Amino acid sequence: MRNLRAATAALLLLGFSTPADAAPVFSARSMFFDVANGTQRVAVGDVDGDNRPDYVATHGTLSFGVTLFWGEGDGSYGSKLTLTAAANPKDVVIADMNGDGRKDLVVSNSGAASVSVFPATGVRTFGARVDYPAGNQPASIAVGDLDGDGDQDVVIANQVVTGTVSVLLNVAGVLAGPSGYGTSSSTPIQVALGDLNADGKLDAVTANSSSSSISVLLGNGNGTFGTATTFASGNGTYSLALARLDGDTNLDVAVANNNVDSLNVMMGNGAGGFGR
Ligand SMILES: [Ca+2]
Ligand SMILES: [Ca+2]
Ligand SMILES: [Ca+2]
Ligand SMILES: [Ca+2]
Repeated sequence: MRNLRAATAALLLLGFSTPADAAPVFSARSMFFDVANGTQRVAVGDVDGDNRPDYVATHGTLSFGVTLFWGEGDGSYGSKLTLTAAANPKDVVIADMNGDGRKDLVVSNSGAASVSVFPATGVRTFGARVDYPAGNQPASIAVGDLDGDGDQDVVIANQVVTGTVSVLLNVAGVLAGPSGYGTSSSTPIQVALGDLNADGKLDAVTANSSSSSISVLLGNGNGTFGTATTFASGNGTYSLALARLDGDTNLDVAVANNNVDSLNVMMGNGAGGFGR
C-alpha cells in the first residue's frame, strides 16, 4: 500500500492523474461520410433549423455538386441531399442571403468564374441555383454586411497571378456586381472579413499563397474597399483566421504557411496594420 501511495504521489508530481481522476479529453470516435470525387471544402451549421448542426461539402472532379448531410445531433447524419453545382465548386458558406430566415448556401465555382446561391425554399428543400459572375478562379468566400443595409454581401478571393477580390453586393436578395479590387499580390487563396480599425466597417484580409503575404483592404462602409496594403507572412501562406489573440481589442491574424510547415501569428495594430 505504501509503495502504491508513493507511486501515485510520484505520478501526480509528474503531472499524471490516477485512473480514478482520469477523464477523457476527446472521445476516440470518428466517422467517414462518403461524398464524391474531388471533395473540396466543408462548412458546418444548422441549415434546416432543427438546432442540430449539418455538414455541407463541395465536390467536383467528375460530377460537380454540393452535398448536405443532415446532422442527427450526435455527430452522425440521417440522410443527405446532393445539389448540382457549376464547374469545380470550391468554397461554401451557409448564410441567409434573402432574409427569409432560412439558411441558404453560397458556393464559389473555380472552373466557372462564378458564385452560386442555392436558396432554401423550405425544410431541406432548395430552389433553382442562381449563378452570378465572379473573378477568375474564385477560391474562397466570406459573407458579411459590407454596406450596412442589414443584408449579407459576398467577398471572393480569386486565386490568380494578379490576385483580386470580387465584391457582390446584396440588393433585395439578388447579388450585384462583381466589383474587383487588386490585392497587390499573387494567388490570394483565402479571404476573411473583420473590422480591423474599429470604425464599424468590415475590412477584408487575404492569404496570398505565391506572394507569401497577407493583404489588407480597408472597407469604406458602402461596399467599396480602399487600396490594398500587404504584409509579409510565411512562405506559401495558405490560409488565415482572424481573432483577438493578445488581450487588446485589436483583431489579430493567425496564418498557415504551406511551404515552411509553420503558423505565423501577426498582431494587429488597430489601424489595419500587422506586425510579423
Ligand atoms: Ca440541422
Ligand atoms: Ca434564405
Ligand atoms: Ca449589405
Ligand atoms: Ca474597418
